[in-house]
Amino acid sequence: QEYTGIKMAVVEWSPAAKAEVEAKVGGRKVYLVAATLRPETMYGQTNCFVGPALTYGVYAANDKEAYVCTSRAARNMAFQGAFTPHGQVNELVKIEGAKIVGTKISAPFAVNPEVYVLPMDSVLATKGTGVVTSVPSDSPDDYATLMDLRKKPEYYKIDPSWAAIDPVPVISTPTYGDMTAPALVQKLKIQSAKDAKQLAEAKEIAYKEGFYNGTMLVGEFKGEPVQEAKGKVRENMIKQGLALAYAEPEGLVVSRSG
Ligand code: ZZB
Repeated sequence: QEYTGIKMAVVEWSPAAKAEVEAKVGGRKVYLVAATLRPETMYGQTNCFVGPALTYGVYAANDKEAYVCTSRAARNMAFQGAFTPHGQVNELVKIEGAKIVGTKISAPFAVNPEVYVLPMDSVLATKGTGVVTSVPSDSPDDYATLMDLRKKPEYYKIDPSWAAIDPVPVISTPTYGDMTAPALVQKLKIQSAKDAKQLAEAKEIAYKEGFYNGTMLVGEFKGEPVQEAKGKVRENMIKQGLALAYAEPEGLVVSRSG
């Protein structure tokens, strides 16, 4: 599985993370690295998700940068040219996801350039980097989770302002319009992020519809089919140092439905 690792620079740590991280990173610039299969949707990022119960690390990429991800992802990155020295994993800090929630980060290419880290219970430690950037216009899981968080901010221990950015139209599809994910959530009568079965179905439809029939509504490739824009957005992000290629080793890939 070939992901794009989106580098989301920390702008302001949550108080809990600040106390644990800042003194230990040796002045390095810290990024949350979110694994995505849909770089063309990055214009519509509204927040980022971590698993509140998962353990993350802050890993030195080199003398100047450090990445927040799972230890499993750091081991993979170390052998994919992301870390210097090659193959070496240098964990600067270990931190639980719940403490990262509330951190303000930059969202590369997004219409809203600064967003917050929010909790998502369905983030898997066994896939990607354990950091998921949220595009509620085109990801049914992200939309359902964002709505849950807005309904019960105290329950999820978040400040409502962290979940205040509305979905941004990024891709138009003939069947679902400019907001594919909200349209599917409504059509399949999905009530919350706990409706896992319907959400898996919605995700499958959203992927296919966006890829085969989607047209870009924003950005450098506005008006172009998603199939053409996808690779170009990815390439530009990587060229500008805002993203990195991240592959999941063969045989350890968790399937889309599983
Ligand atoms: C932004 C985005 C925008 C995504 C979209 C999807 C969509 P898959 O297909 O199951 O392999 N993701 C990445 N890592 C994790 C994780 N550890 N736990 C849970 N979800 C994760 O999953 C790849 C997608 O699942 C990734 O692409 C990421 O969300 C999320 F408009 O990034 B995506 C219809 C989907 N649309």
